[in-house]
Amino acid sequence: GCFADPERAGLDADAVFDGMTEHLFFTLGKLAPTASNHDLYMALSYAVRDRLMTRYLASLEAIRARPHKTVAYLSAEFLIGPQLNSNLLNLGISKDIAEQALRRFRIESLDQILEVEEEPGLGNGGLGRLAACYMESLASLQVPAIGYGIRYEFGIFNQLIRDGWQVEVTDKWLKGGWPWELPQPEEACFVGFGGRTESYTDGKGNYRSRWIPSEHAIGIPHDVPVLGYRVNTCNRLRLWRADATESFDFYAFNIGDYYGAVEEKVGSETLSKVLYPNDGTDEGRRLRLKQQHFFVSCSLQDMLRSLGNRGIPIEEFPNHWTVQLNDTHPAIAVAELMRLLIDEHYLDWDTAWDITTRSVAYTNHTLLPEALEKWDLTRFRSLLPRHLELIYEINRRFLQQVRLRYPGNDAIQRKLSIIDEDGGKAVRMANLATIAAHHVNGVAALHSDLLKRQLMPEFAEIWPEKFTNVTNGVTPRRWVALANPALSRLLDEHVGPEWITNMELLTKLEERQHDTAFLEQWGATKLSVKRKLAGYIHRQTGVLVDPSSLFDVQVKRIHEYKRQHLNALQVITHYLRIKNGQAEGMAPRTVIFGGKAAPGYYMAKLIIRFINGIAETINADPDMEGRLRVVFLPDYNVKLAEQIYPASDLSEQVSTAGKEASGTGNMKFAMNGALTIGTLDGANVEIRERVGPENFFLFGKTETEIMELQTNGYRPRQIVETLPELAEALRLIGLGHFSNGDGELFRPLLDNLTGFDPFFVLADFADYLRAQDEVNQAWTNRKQWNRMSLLNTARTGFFSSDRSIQDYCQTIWKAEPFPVEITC
Ligand code: 26R
Repeated sequence: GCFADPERAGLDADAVFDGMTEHLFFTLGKLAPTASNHDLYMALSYAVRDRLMTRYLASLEAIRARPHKTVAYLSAEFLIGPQLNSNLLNLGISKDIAEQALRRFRIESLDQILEVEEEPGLGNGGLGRLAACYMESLASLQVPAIGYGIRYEFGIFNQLIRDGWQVEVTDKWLKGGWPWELPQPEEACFVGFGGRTESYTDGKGNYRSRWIPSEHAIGIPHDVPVLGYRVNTCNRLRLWRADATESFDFYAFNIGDYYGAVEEKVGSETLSKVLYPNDGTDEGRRLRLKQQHFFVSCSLQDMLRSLGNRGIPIEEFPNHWTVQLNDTHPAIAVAELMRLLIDEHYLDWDTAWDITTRSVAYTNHTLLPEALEKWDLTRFRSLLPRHLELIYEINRRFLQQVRLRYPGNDAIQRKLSIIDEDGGKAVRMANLATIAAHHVNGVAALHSDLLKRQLMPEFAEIWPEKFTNVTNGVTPRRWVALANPALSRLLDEHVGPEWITNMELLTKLEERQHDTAFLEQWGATKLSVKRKLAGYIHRQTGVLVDPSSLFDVQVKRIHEYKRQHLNALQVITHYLRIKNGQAEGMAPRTVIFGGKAAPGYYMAKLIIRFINGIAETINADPDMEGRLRVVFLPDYNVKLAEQIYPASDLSEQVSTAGKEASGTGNMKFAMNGALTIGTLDGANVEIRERVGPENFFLFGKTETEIMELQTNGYRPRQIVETLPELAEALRLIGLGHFSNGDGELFRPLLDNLTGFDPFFVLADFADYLRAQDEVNQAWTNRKQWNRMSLLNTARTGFFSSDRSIQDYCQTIWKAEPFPVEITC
C-alpha cells in the first residue's frame, strides 16, 4: 500500500519550500519574515523528516509482513553527529535544491543553516562513533537493524579552555528542541531494580525463583530514523529515556502527603540524565550499571514483544534477532535474557541458554585493564539479585566444563570464572559476555590477535572458532561526501559517483598518480579546504595560520596511551631547532590538537594545559612567525571533526604499540588524503599494508619490543642522557619556559616521564623525530607528496564501514539485505 501523500514528500525545491513554509507556520508557529536561522533549521529539518517517513514506515511494514533476521546493535553510546546534512544526502536532496528553497527565505547558503544544528553528543569517542557509522552502513546495505541505546538528557560535556585548562560545561543539546526523534510512549517498558528473590513451587511442582524488585523505572522509546544512502531502507535508532515511576505506595499509603510524594519523585535523579564521560578508566559508578541494565532490559523486552506481536514462538528468537554487544557495557543482556526467558516466559534452563547463546555476540574494544568492566559483588547483588543468581548458575555450569577439560588446574578456573575471587569480589563482565557469545571479535587484526593470545588465551583454547576479527570502518557518506565536497567532486569526475557505495573503486585513481596536472589539482583541492579551516582557527582561537603550511593534526580523546605528550615534545624540539638556527630546510608547520579529557583524569588534563602552554609560548615568539604555529582547538566533536579531517596533511597516530584497539580517526584522515605518521598499532598496521610502506611514516617499537622492554626493566632516565635535544626540551619545561616561569606546573608530567614513563614516550622519541624529519623531506617535494596523498585515498576503500558490516553479516550475524519496496 501507499504510506503517504506523495505530493507532500517531493524532493524538488518547490516541494521542500512548501514543506518548510507549512512547518514554520503550523509546527513552529512562526511567520516567514521574522523567522530566525534556528527557526529555518527546524522547518527544513521537519520537512526533511517528513520525507523519511514513507521509507521508515515502509521498512517497518516490510519486516512485519515478511519476517527477516534483524540486527539488534546494543550500545551505551551512539555518537551520531548532526543529522540534517546526512539525511539530505541520503535522500538525494542536493545542496543546490536545498539552497533554492532557502533563498526564498533570504538565506544564501545551506552552511548558515547547518551551523545552528546542535549535535547529540551521546558518546565519548571511538566506540560511540563506530556505532553511528555502523547504523548508517546497515541502512545503506539494506540490512534490517535497530540500534538500542540511551537517550541521555546531557551528552558528553562541552569543553572550554580557560587559562589553558579544560573546563567542562553541561551539554544541553535538547534545549532548542531536537527535530529528529519520535517519542513512542505507547511502547514504554517497565524495568525493576533492587529488592530480593524468592523461591516458590509452580503449579507443576517445579522449584522456581522469582524477583521482587524494590524499585522500578519506565523506559520511553525515542526513535531516530536512520536512512540508508539512496535506498528505501530506513532503520531506527531506539533510545530509551527513563522516567521515574510512582512507587506502589504512592497511591496506597502517601495520599495524605501527595505533595511530599511528588517532590520525592521529581527529586529522584532519572537514570538517563547524563552520559558518563569516563573514557578508559572505569570509575565503577553504581548508576552506570543501573543505566546499563535499564536500557538492556527495555531493549530485550522490546525484541521479545515484537515476536509476540507477530505470533512467532519464542524459541524462534535466534532466527529473528541477532544481538550484538558493543563492548561489555550491555553485557548484562546475557543474564537479563535468561531471566526473561526463564522467569517471565517459563522456559527451562537448557532451552533458555540455547536461545541466548545462539543470539548474542560480543565485540571487545579495549585491552587496557583499567577499562575492563568489573562490578563489586555486593553492590551487584543489591541492585540485581536475580541476575546474580543466574550468573552463578551460568558460571557453575561453565566451570564444570573447565574442570573436565583441565583436571586439577585451579588457576585456570580462577582466571576464567565470571566471579573475581581475588581481593574484593567482583563480577567480570567480559567473562560473562565471552562465555555466552557465539562470536567474540576484536576491532583490528592486531587487536584481535592480542585479544586471543594475551587477554583470553584460555577461552581461545576452549573455543577457537568463537574468536574472530572484524576490522573497523567509517562511513564514506559522512566522512568523505559530506565532510569533503571538494574532494568528492574530484572523485565523481575521475572515478564516477559509484565510489560512494563502493569505495574499492577508488583504486582507479592510481591511473593518475603520475599525471602532473591532476596531482596539482589534487593539491589545490586540499589547499582550498585548509583555507576554510584556517578561517575557523582564527575565529576560534585568534591564531593566524598559513594555509600553505603543513597541517599536522592529532585529534582524539586525550589519554596517556595515545601520547599527545609525545607529539608535544616533538613540537618543542622543532621550536628549539628554529631557535638555535638549526632549522634549515624545515618547512613551515601548523600543529593542531583537539580532544577532551575525562574530567577525573588528572594527567590528561595536565597534558591539555601543557599543549596550551607550548602554544602560547611559540605563537607569541616573533622567531616562529611563518615557521611554526601550535593550536589547541576546543570542544572537539563530530561537527568539528568534519572540518578537520579533510583539511589535514599529516595524521598523528602515535599510540604505544598494543594499546589502541583500532582507531577510526586514522581511517578518516587517510581517506581524505592525509599521510600517517604512526606506530604499528591497531588499524595503523592494516592502513600501512594497504597504502604501501612507502606512503606511510612508520616509527616506534613494536608491541613485542615494548613487552620485552617492560620485562627487562625500562629506565627512561637513561634515554634522556643519550638524547641532548630531549634533555634540553625537558630542562626548559622544568624551568617554566612554557608556563610563564612556573617550573612546578608540569612537574608531575616530567616526573612521570622520567620516572616510570608507563607508555614508553621516551623510548620512542628518537625514532619519532627521525620519522618527522622524513615527513619534512617528503613535504618539500610537493608533487611527490601529492602522489602519496592520492595513493592514500585510492587505497583505503577497505576501511569503509560498508565492508565492516558485510563482514559482520557474513561471519557473525548471518543476516542478509532485505530491499524495501514502496508501492505508490
Ligand atoms: C568502562 C568504561 C569506563 C569505559 C571504558 C572505555 C567506557 C568507554 C571506553 C572506551 C572504549 C571502549 C573505546 O572507545 N574504545 C575504542 O573503540 C574504538 C572503536 O572500536 C577503537 O577504534 C579505539 O581504538 C578504542 O579505543
